Amino acid sequence: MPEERSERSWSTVRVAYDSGIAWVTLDRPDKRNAMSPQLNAEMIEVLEAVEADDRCGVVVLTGSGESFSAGMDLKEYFREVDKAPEYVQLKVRRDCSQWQWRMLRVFSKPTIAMVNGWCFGGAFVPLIACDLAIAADGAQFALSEVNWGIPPGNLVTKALSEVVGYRDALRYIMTGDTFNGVQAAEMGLVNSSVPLAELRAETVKLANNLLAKNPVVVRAAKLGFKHSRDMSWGQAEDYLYAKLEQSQFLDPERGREQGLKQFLDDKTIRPGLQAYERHAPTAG
Ligand code: ACO
Ligand code: V55
Repeated sequence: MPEERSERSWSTVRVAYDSGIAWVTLDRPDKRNAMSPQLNAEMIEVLEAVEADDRCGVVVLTGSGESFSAGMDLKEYFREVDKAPEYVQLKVRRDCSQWQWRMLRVFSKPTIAMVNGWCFGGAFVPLIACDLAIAADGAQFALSEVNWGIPPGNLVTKALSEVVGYRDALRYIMTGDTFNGVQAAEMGLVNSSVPLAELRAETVKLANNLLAKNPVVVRAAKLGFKHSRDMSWGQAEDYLYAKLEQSQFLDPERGREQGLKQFLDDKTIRPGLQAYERHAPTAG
């Protein structure tokens, strides 16, 4: 059972640490985990807390009950904020972006979205901002904005265009039709889908794979991928070499030297087929 010793607690999100995984659960099941201004503000604190906590090596983002998230809260995020002063409206939008993509897309630890059920509209932003995603076969997704009278806002369509192709993106943006976890995997919106009964075990398996890796190298690899998407080839070449050398400079366990030695000298590994055996950092 997850160890529930997190000092802080929040009313719209649950956090539990278990064997290196921080389980972050959007927790408004009565509202299908719709994202309210309060949830957005709390998620900023939650991401700061798990980032700083050494019990967390990987974050799993999921939802309580039968929903991942029903998107933005139409009552609390739209209707009620319409009547608020401008500075409140600006803060509400800033908090939303802050956790959904500014923090999550370049989070310092690996992130996995575990899509257990409904995933609508605004929920696509944190879904795609996570590094990896696994869905239940039967989870239902939709860009439902058009169904209630708005085009997708914030970075919903921008995020979608990073993971799925032009035709699928426009088809679902323009129709608001639902699709399931199997289709989401075929489209590349999630890495894979599995029956709901296997979702948690499959997610833990993926998390454990990541937890076994050198965290400094994994961080450099994911950030290199994300940032270089917006660069020219020339800029990306220089930046990615800088990232590579930064990783060697920062890596306390000197993974590169261990890997080279184990392959070239000891002949104990074949890196094409397996990772180097990690040893504790050596002094100096
Ligand atoms: N915003 C506000 N409240 C919501 C939302 C939402 N996005 N989604 C669900 N709720 C609330 C309902 O109003 C209802 O509240 P109540 O019990 O106080 O009346 C409660 O959650 C349960 O909702 P039901 O519709 O009864 O639940 P059901 O399981 O039948 O259906 C479903 C679930 C399909 C998710 C449905 O609630 C729904 O269509 N929600 C809206 C999905 C959506 O289009 N979201 C907006 C995307 S666009 C954007 O994010 C900008
Ligand atoms: C939407 C989503 C938003 C937002 C405004 O797609 C509209 C609808 C994810 O945040 O701020």
